[in-house]
Amino acid sequence: MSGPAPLLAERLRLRGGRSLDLAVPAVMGVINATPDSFSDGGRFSAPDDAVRAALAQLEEGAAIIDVGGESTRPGAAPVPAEEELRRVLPVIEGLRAQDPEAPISVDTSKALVAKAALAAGADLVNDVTGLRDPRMAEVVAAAGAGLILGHLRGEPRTMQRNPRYDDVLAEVAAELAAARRRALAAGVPAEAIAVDPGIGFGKSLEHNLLLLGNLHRLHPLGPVVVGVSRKSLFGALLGRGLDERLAAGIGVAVACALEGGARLVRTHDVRATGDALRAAWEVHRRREGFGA
Ligand code: PMM
Repeated sequence: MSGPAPLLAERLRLRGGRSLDLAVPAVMGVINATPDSFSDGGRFSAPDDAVRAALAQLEEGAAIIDVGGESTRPGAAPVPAEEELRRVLPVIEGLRAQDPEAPISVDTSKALVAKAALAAGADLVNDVTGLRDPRMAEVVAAAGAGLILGHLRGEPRTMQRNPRYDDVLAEVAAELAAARRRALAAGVPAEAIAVDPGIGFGKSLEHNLLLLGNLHRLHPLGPVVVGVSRKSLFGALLGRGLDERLAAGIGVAVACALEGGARLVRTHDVRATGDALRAAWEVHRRREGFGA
């Protein structure tokens, strides 16, 4: 790419005129209210437990809590909207009742679920499918909510079976750009849109690593979000099991924030990831010429 580097977006607009401050890379805490999620499935199937865990993550420094009711792990079966709502709504309502200010995200690809979750108090929709549901963008626009557009190739059930790209960096950027144009056309303001390369969503180990090493390719599209926490790329790369991926997840999150300009890191391990990001940022921002 030629010309000056685009200015890194440092805020993300949420519902009700509020916004997330992303001047320092921030942490999105994960609450999966699912019996079968990839890494923390079953822990939070009781809504009270999930609300308690979310409040603890806010205490630990999470800037926003991402509540999900449909597992997107490779091979996962789709969940009907009614079941997804039964899982996420009590958590969003409970968290909103306990903390009127807490920024809340709903991790869903269904417009129906997004609409109910926004009405229950969510501020942002995290759509890992990048607007597959044709009504998603209008739901987000009508609520004045924030939107994370994720990239996914294929369907969760089959996406990891031999994913292929001619040029993964160009194709992911182009598909996210197309989703962003659809969001803008539906009335979602540019300031409310963030993008995520969708690590593990229809990508080989090499695709994932290339995307993580070239996040600058997504900067023109808005603040960049990444989720690598406990993911199977670390199993493939290091041979580590699910419980042994914390250090790798933190290391890559820090690299993505400092070298790749990622502004929001989605993680199950809020305190450890947030500490690492904040400490590394204090070193980074003292670099000669920083911000020039
Ligand atoms: N990964 C998962 C779920 N939601 N959302 C965003 N924006 N980015 C991600 O990488 C992402 C996501 C799957 O991981 P989990 O089942 O461990 O939560």
